[in-house]
Amino acid sequence: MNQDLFPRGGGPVTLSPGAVLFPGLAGPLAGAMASAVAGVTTRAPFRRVLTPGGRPLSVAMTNCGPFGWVSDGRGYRYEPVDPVTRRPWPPLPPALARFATAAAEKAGFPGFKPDACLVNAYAPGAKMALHVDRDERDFSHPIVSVSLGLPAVFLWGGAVRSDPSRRVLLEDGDVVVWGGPARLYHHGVAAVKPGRHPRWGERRINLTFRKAA
Ligand code: MD3
Ligand code: FE
Repeated sequence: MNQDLFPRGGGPVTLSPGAVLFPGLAGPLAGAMASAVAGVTTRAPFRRVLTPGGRPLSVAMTNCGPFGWVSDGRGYRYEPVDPVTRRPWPPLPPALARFATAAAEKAGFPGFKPDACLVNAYAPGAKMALHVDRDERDFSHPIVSVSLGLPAVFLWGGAVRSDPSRRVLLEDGDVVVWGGPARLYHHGVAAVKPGRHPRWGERRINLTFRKAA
């Protein structure tokens, strides 16, 4: 989908003001990303968190860095301690933090220093409903996302939930920086189709680097 609008390996594509896609930018870091995810999930395993209403999300999650995003019957928030292991989240690998800082700078957001990295795992069929990321303290900081493994159709809405969504294919190694007006736009992920990626197997992984506190 959108092969004409988003040629693979091309230069940056502005999806909307403040939202810049860098096709394949994380490709050279694939090995480092895989080691990082393996190290993090050894210490903080993927888990399916419950919405405040008590329903499990189809996406499995974990975190690294000083803060991690959690959800339970008390709501959505960032916490310094993993509620499953009752230990601090694993450290954010410095090479990954530097990569996120460099990507943000390329998109026009210098000085981005993430203190949280949410790691999402999508098995085939998993999806994420349209939502806005508003649990961070200061929305002037961008979010940097890295997609790995199976492709997914990303749904890119607008400032208002009823705004029409565009569909953007996100593939292994794609990086998107979401800042400025795009930071508070609605977005989601359509159900991941079955498939197998040579490095990641039957799943899609998405890392989002954030400034939570
Ligand atoms: C636009 N993750 O973790 S990444 C999320 O593929 C989330 O796992 C999706 O939405 C995923 O919150 C989408 C792209 C993304 C991430 C955060 C954003 C786009 C965003 C925050 C603000 C605006
Ligand atoms: Fe989000």
